[in-house]
Amino acid sequence: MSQTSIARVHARQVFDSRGRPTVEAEITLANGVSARAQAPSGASTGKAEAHELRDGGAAWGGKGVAKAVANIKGEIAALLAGFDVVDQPGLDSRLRAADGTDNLSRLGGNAILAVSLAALRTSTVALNLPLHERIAALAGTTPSLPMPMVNILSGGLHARRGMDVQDFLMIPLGARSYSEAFEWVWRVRASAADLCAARDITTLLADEGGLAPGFETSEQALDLMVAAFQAAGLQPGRDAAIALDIAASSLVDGEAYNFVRSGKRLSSADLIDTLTRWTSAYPIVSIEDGLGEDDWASWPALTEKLAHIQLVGDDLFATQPARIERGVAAGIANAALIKVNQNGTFSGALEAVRTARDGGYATIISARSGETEDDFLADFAAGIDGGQIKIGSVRNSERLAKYNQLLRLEEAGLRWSGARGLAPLRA
Ligand code: 2PG
Ligand code: MG
Repeated sequence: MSQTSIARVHARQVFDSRGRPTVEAEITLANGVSARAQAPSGASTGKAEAHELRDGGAAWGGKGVAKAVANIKGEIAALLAGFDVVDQPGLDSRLRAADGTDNLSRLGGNAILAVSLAALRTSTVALNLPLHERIAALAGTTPSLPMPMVNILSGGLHARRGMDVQDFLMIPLGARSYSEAFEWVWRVRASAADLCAARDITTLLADEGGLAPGFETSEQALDLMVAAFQAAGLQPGRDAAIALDIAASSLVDGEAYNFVRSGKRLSSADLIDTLTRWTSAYPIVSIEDGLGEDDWASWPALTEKLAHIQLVGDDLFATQPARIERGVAAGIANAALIKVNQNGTFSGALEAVRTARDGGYATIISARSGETEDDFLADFAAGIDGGQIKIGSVRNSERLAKYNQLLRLEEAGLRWSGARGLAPLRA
């Protein structure tokens, strides 16, 4: 038994930012070193994501994770007993093989991810390395500080469908450092709240800490974004730009995309026209899931129309290397959202990043709408030179834990990505 072999794998049910049960795993090594990690959880989930194992039944509204916890304490603990925690790829493939399903539905993607990330943390402590450096060593990358893509206004499944489009986000394109980017975002978030308050619109928070003004039309929200940039003293399109997450998969209703709030049922072609119109009228530089996860036939037309901006696949690619590869081969989208729990293991998420990069696609490292105080994502985005990070608004500690860790990494001297991480790749 080496010093870094696994002596104990433990787990417990803890609670995420929506108050829902989630999995925390804790690994202890032969030398006594121990660390833990928590699994996040989405609301607008893609069909191709790793499976979240939940208990069903009456307790915790059916969302309990006792089964996933038992799988860790039983089968996974036995599987990993004595395993050298430093071999992260070996550990991740052992977990995947033991599960035996494509979507990790037997042991649970939430169980497997929590263990994978707890192993990574534990190895990092054992090796006495900062987490972002350990990740960079595993990925073969030079760390950098990612450009934030920050939720300002929320709709869709994160705000009880108060607006049709899920996220109206800000990218502080022109910022010269991470801390300047953060300050600009902070100012815009405050301005947006002031503008809402002045119009007597609620400033209560949505799931990711954004505002939920409940506008009937998306144009009203886009207008407010531009007004908030201006009120914050920033020039729209130069200093600050808009990113959208349409989350179109959650709008699918039969053959149409149903924009319930604005009273419109749109065909794929109508939706492409709408997004094209918005992009010419507003400073939009990025659109995520502009079409649904099964609408592969229409994605080429969207990509052709809007090739000059970043087109991101979230539900479309689901952090699955095979789906990203298919996208690259078909020439659709030009960026992949990377969510570790969509994949299920750290090494799998890393492979998704590599696949995107090999295909010339940009990456955006993303949190989930259900997050925890675990700040892993900041070190992940920085360590793999991810280029961009999407972790919600600058409210609530499950979001700020990550933003704050990026401030520490800036202090440690990491270089700033700026806008170079955005697709189509900027000079
Ligand atoms: C998304 C994410 C994060 P969820 O759609 O990109 O904003 O939401 O975690 O609910 O899938
Ligand atoms: Mg999304």
